[in-house]
Amino acid sequence: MFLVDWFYDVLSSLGLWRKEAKILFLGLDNAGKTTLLHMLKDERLAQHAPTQQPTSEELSIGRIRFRAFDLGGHRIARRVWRDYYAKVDAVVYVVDAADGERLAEARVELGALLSDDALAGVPFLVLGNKIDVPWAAPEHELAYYLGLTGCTTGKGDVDLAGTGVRPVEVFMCSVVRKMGYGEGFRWMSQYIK
Ligand code: G3D
Repeated sequence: MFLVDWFYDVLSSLGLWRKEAKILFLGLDNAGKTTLLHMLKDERLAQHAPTQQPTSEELSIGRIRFRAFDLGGHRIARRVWRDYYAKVDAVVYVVDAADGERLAEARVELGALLSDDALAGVPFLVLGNKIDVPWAAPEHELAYYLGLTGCTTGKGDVDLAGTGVRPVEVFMCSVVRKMGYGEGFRWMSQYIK
């Protein structure tokens, strides 16, 4: 019963029941993208092999397709995501908030995505993952290191229609503890038509 409840909770938290959507999970390797995909898929923490390069895993829930790719370091993988979806409805950019040494790299990749013409106007949900780790950066610090201070568009219901402003927001989460990402998906779903 619990698993069934949780599954419905995930779908409704996505707010995407009847929507058709293609969603990219992007971020550096080790950020937690695959764990998140498996969490959505299995309604529980699944064991999985470490991701290989270039990563490309796909999951469908209803009419929503999720696909994860690693960025950074692996130059071949860097632009592979382009080949998969002609049109992307949203990007979930996953960052390991506990890995301070790679935040600069995460910032570079995020900046490249935000200025990529192929993703112009596409909503970005930035997930600061691994907040269960004691030394994980808090939200304001993560936003600062990612260059997002003053660039986020607001949590909750913020109507940006007709403004030309791309929705961008940071939500902190722990995928393994099933915390935080539901709120992020709920926020994102309002921008997927
Ligand atoms: P990727 O797909 O972005 O490359 P993975 O990342 O999903 O393969 O996750 C990389 C590692 O981070 C995995 O550990 C995974 O268990 C861990 N991880 C994912 N989410 C969290 C989280 O919320 N908290 C913590 N503490 N760890 C997390 P292993 O050891 O399997 O490599």
